[in-house]
This record gives sequence, structure tokens and C-alpha cells, in this order.
Amino acid sequence: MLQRTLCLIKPDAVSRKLSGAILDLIQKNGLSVVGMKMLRLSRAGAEGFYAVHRERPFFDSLTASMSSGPIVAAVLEGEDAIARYRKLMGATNPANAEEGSIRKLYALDVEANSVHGSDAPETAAVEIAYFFSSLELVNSGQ
Ligand code: FUP
Repeated sequence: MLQRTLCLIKPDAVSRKLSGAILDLIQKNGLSVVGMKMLRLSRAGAEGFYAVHRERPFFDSLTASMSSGPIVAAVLEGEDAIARYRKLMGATNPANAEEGSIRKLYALDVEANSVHGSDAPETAAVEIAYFFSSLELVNSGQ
């Protein structure tokens, strides 16, 4: 099934100039970029994005970290893009991430874990709309 998913390259990776290397891995894995921008989230913007984690003990630290510097937001498209990109990202904690995955290669720890990826079609739709209007995405299949 052709899917779209949201990719965020987090401040820890952007600040270490890893955006190009991460996008290279994504594209070599067969996923296409159909929208992309660089921005810096405000604290409120990070809190809105991670609202599902509001009650978790790491929420304050996570949202401070996500708003600490620029991020790259990209929309990826491909067959089963959601699961394929999640596999390429690796486990949330880089200590458990598979060899060759983005987090194994680049993440610093469970919080500064370099990338975000949507986990289901419903969340992908909400997360893509959080960052992009339809006018900012490349049309496909037409
Ligand atoms: P993932 O989908 O792999 O990004 O993981 P989660 O949705 O479970 O967590 C979202 C973000 O919360 C992680 F990317 C980093 C942060 N987090 C922590 O800082 N500590 C934790 O113990 C778990 C998650």
C-alpha cells in the first residue's frame, strides 16, 4: 500500500550536521521525499506535537530538547512507508537499535534519538498536517 509518513530530524542530529546523511539513508532505502522544510519548534509547538506524552515523566525534558534548535521535517512516500521507515529508524532507545539503523548509527540516547517517524496511518495523517499544508506536498499518482 502506498503510504506517507512524517519524518523529523531532531535538533541533536541537525546540530551535528547529520541531516544530509540521514536523508541519504532514507532515499537509498527506496523512500521518496514529497515535502521538506527546516524550522524551529517553539516550546508550545513541541508540546502540541507530543501531546500524547503529556503525562509521561520525560515530557518536559523531551519538549525542551525538541525546541532547542532547528529540525528538518519531511514527508516520506513509498510502499508501506510507515513500517519501512520505522524499521530504518531503529528502536527508540539506541542501546536496543538494530545495526545499520539511523538511531544505532547516530542517536545519542533515548531522548536525543535523532529522528521521529509516525507509527500508524492515523497518526501519520495528523502529524503531516501539523507541519505541512497540502499545497506544500508534491502530488503523486497524477
Ligand atoms: P518512537 O515512536 O520510537 O519515537 O518512541 P515513543 O513514541 O515511545 O517516544 C517518543 C519520544 O519520547 C522518543 F523519541 C524520545 C522520548 N522518550 C524519552 O525521552 N524517554 C523515554 O523513556 C521514552 C521516550
